[in-house]
Amino acid sequence: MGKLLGLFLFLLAVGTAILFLGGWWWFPESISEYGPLIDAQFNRTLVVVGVAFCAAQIALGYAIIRFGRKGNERAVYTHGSSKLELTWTVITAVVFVALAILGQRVWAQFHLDETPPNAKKVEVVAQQFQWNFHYPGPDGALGRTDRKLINDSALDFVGIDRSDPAAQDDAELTTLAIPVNQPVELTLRSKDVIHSFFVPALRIKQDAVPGLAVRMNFTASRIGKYELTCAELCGNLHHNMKSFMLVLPDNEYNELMALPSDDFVVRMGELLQRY
Ligand SMILES: [Cu+2]
Repeated sequence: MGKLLGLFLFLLAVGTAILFLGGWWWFPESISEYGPLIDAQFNRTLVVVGVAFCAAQIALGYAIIRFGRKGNERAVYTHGSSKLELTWTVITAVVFVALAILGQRVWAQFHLDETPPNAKKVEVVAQQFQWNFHYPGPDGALGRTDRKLINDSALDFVGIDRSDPAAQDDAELTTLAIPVNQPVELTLRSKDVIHSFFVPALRIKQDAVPGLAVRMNFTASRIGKYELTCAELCGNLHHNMKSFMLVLPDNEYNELMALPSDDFVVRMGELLQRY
């Protein structure tokens, strides 16, 4: 029995390593400037924990076979070895601190870099259980919003104040549309609980926290329709909180943004079908 269990642990370690190295189920293509850096950090971490996992399972299997009930040797009782304890604690600490330092650069770039002044701005308002996107319209300026003006029956989930001149041409919708190869700035808010804006293709996952306006910027480099979802368990219909991000060629994006808000909604529906 002990030998069988030991053998199973060997096979588990080797099988897991093969599945990861084969890369048959892997990430979607990456389309943002953070993608390659995040993926590199992920791979580094995976190698470190992969080596630790395989070493631990193989050592465990070895111990079971050698010291099991029918094994040739008896285990010896020991109080442990301070020298060994110290050695692997220091090695673990060094490896983890080094990983954290390597990941620091992309973290800082994403969170601390200034948004380029020409970035296209969109406000993102998360709620149970949908994403709302508030677009500035042809004037490029986001109008004032007021939570008292939120009117679900009129499909205004954001509360756009139409008396503000900048808000006259604003539009809101549950789909995100952005231009390709141009910087975009999103401001994330939440109306109720913590949600998390997650577009796997961008390698961006950012919490939307009630009471905070979280800014983030990125540039999408490939035209297409990408999944956008909530990555924070936010209630009983959390699984329904998904949408799409459309990355459009310049001409289509500019045409869309120039439309009055009713036509904007219709055109977005057409684009969603087409992509
Ligand atoms: Cu959510």
